[in-house]
Amino acid sequence: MTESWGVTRKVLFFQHLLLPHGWARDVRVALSGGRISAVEMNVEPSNSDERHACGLPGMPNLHSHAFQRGMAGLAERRGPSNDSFWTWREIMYRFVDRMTPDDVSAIAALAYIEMLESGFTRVGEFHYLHHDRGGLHFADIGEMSGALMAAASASGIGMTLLPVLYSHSGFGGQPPQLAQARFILDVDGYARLLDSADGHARSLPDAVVGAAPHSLRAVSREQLRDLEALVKGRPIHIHIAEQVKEVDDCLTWSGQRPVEWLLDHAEVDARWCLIHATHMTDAETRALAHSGAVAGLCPITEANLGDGLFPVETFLDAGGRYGVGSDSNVLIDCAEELRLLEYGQRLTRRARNVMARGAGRSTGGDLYAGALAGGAAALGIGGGIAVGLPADIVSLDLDHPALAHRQGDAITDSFVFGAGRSAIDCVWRHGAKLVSDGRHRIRDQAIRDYHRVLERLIA
Ligand code: NGQ
Ligand code: ZN
Repeated sequence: MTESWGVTRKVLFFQHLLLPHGWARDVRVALSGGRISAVEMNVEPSNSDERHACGLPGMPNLHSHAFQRGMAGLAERRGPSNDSFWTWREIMYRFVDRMTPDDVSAIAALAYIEMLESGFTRVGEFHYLHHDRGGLHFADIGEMSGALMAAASASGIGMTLLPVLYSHSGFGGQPPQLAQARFILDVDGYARLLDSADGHARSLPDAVVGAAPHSLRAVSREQLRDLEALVKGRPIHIHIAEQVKEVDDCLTWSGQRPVEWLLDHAEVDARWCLIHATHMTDAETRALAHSGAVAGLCPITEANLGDGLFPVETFLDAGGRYGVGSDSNVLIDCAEELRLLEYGQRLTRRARNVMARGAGRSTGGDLYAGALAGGAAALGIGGGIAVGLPADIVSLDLDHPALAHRQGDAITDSFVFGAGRSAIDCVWRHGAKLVSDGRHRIRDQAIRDYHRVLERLIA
């Protein structure tokens, strides 16, 4: 025990609990004020403790575009020729065109509920849908940011909002397309957006507001420099090198590849998170690892959009940090993101246990710990079950057949590879039990609201 067991505390008891140093037995965890106030191992439960068989720390979801949840499965029909990321994007632009702040809020609330039910307890919302239809600014430039904060509040998920600076349609400051009008800001407008987002964040217990230049396609070199000066101390996220066309266009513009260019022209350090970073040379991969930045990997979306595979082994060997994100939210499932990250490597390398960091190590265990540490760093808040950190905890049903008689790392491996979200029982976020028996407490109402919105948007 490391701290006092105050009177207002609530205590959870776990027979098996994943702590920062590994699995522990018979652990009491005291929660107060939304945080973990004490952890005690190898002890008997008290009569008043709430007992559970097995718990894990909640996982950060470091990259989401919540509104895209509403179009899951609607871009899977073959078009006239050569379907690609870019044809998917046209469908996405059409879907977003009609959305109001209330629509965004309802869709995001359901997406966040699904995240919580799958074991994600904080979301990095990479948010660029700022304006009303036709690009008309709302009276409060952060109206949409407020709508997302409201969804986080209703669902209870931890929120790291990443307001996006989006100004151009291609490298070298190309003018935006009409379909991008709702995203467009200059740096002055962006500064006002950050102020507004900071204001909205105060309505949540532990929201973080970071910053995000959308991509090297969408901001100029000068804007990137201005943004860096403006957002000192905040987490910075950027999409990068996701598609081969993007690499080729960057080479044509600058003579450098995107990651190479960014590392040369921005002060990329541990505050940065590079989303995707799929297409890198070995030298770029090692340089990214050495920068201390987190690689934000979104395996389900990257598979869905036909992006390619991140060079995991070179990156990990160089000491790189990574986390996972649900990005387009075509499917929301924490265990499946981790599983697919490993399976992509197995399928292409014809090998097994690629992500385990040494002989005898557990692949599920190393994936879980890696994505937890990298994701928490990228979202600007601590992660894991330790005194002082947010009480964000997931319990598993050890009676699930895929978890039968598992202990220690075999629990993590069997959760990631054998059971997935069907084994999740309860989820606590900021100390509140939001999910029981795998179901979020406002799931039914959120689904009714979601149906009403989708009926109109899809009509
Ligand atoms: C996005 N999504 O901002 O939603 C992007 C597509 C773009 C992914 N990159 C748009 N997965 O990159 O231009
Ligand atoms: Zn994205």
